[in-house]
Amino acid sequence: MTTRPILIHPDPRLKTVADPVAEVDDPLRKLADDMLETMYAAPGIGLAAPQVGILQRMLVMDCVKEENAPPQPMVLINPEVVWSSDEKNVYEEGCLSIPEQFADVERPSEVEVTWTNLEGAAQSAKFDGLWATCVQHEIDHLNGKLFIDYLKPLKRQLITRRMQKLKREKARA
Ligand code: K1U
Ligand code: ZN
Repeated sequence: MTTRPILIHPDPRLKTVADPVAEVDDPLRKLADDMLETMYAAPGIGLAAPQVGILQRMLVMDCVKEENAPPQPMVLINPEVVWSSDEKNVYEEGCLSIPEQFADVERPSEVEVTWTNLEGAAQSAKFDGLWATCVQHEIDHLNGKLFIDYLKPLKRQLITRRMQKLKREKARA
């Protein structure tokens, strides 16, 4: 397994709608392994393929928070939200492509999602709590949407300027 560099906002690849995965093959399984390795190393609770520059509809996540609980890595290919609760939940979100910036985002508190797994089989599950927040955040990435797109324009611009500065500093280092 290999860690891959994570793109930092602003980057046009983070604003692009990703393509559906046409075939579940060994290169895709290797990408999923690398994405899990990259997510755990960051550390993060989710990662979408566009964040590592691959414009395909695949995401990984593991929202287990308890220190001694076993990890629960999930790989979702071509995920789709097929049902959302009317009830909403606010969570202070972060993003590995927007480091050290956090803001409250309101989303449906429960969602039902369908996807294909790494064996090519159709799957479906209901998510709640942090899992629901995370899977919606990651599916947004597949649609070229970032959590800052839910914020007021001034706050979004402020964060974008901070990220431009961070990228300039990283390029000089
Ligand atoms: O998609 C990403 O950029 C990953 C992101 C996922 C996410 C976080 C919060 C709400 C919704 C989605 C992250 O993982 S940011 C890092 C983070 O939340 C975290 C890191 C270490 C321990 C616990 C959480
Ligand atoms: Zn993110």
